[in-house]
Amino acid sequence: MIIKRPNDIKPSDITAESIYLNRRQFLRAAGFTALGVAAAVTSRAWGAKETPLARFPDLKKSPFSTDEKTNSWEDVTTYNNFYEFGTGKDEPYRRARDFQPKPWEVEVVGECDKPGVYGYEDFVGPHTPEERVYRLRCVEAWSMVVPWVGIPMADVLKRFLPNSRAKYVKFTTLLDPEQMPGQRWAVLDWPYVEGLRIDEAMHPLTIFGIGLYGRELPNQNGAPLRLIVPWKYGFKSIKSIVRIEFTSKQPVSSWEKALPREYGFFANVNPDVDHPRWSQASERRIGANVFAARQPTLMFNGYGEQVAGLYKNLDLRRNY
Ligand SMILES: Nc1nc2c(c(=O)[nH]1)N[C@H]1C(S)=C(S)[C@@H](COP(=O)(O)O)O[C@H]1N2
Ligand SMILES: [Mo]
Repeated sequence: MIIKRPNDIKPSDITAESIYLNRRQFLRAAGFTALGVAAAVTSRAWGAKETPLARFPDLKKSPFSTDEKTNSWEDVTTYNNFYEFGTGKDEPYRRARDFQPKPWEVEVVGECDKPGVYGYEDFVGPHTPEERVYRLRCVEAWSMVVPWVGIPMADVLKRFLPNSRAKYVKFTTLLDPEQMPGQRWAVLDWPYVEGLRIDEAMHPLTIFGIGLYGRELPNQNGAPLRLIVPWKYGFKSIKSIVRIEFTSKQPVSSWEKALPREYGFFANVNPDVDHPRWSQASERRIGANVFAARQPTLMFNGYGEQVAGLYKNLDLRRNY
């Protein structure tokens, strides 16, 4: 993908805000029209007529964070997979601009003692957002490092008092072809569905993502609420969640349903188990110099120390 940018700015070197300001100044100085601005904006936040995404005050960086160099705001918000807005990497940021993530409700159902419909504020409000800088490894063999804002999923799910039959958690994305033009095509069986085993959902690395770079989530990244489970391929990290079900049965996720030989329920990052059509042994870090070598993919995306114990009785080749 080609990104229009002033030649003198290296996005990998600077923060979100300075990109924004530099671009605005550049565009103004260059006398760009509204049309020119529209072509260059990177998200709902930075649109000429729109207000910036709210900032989270007093964020603390979680010790679970990696100190690897983060990808730029531009990388994280213009190179996306969100098929509800199209299958091209640049379609989510171009086509999700008018999506309305507020007001938002999340329906909690199934094997728990406190089911109900929770408004976004009730859902997220009791928790303290923290910054979690995580690696994100897509099954397509590219990766990024993203400074997410999130809340530990375990803390949220415990409030709904899951019972002993709650062995899995199933998550569902909004179904709204009016707002999500990609849903007018049967690329996947909409709405997008994902699932975790309850111990995976309750693991301290698993979070609900509610922002990135210290701000609310841009639409293209799954506003207002998504899953982030950093040791699994990116497709597990379902966006724009409206429904959570505690269940005794292993859910069938959307990609598993579409191509069961290629995408399994577990989808743990694993350099030793190739995708049927390509190797998973290495990955391309988005934003890296074009001459940079691919880097080796790490078992469980480098989170093995924390999560390998979850799978000690599981054949990871059969359960891909
Ligand atoms: N609802 C929904 N969630 C989704 C997807 C999608 O198409 N629809 N794509 C997944 C894939 S394949 C990846 S790699 C990540 C990408 O997240 P990002 O765009 O924030 O980097 O979102 C995941 N969550
Ligand atoms: Mo992905």
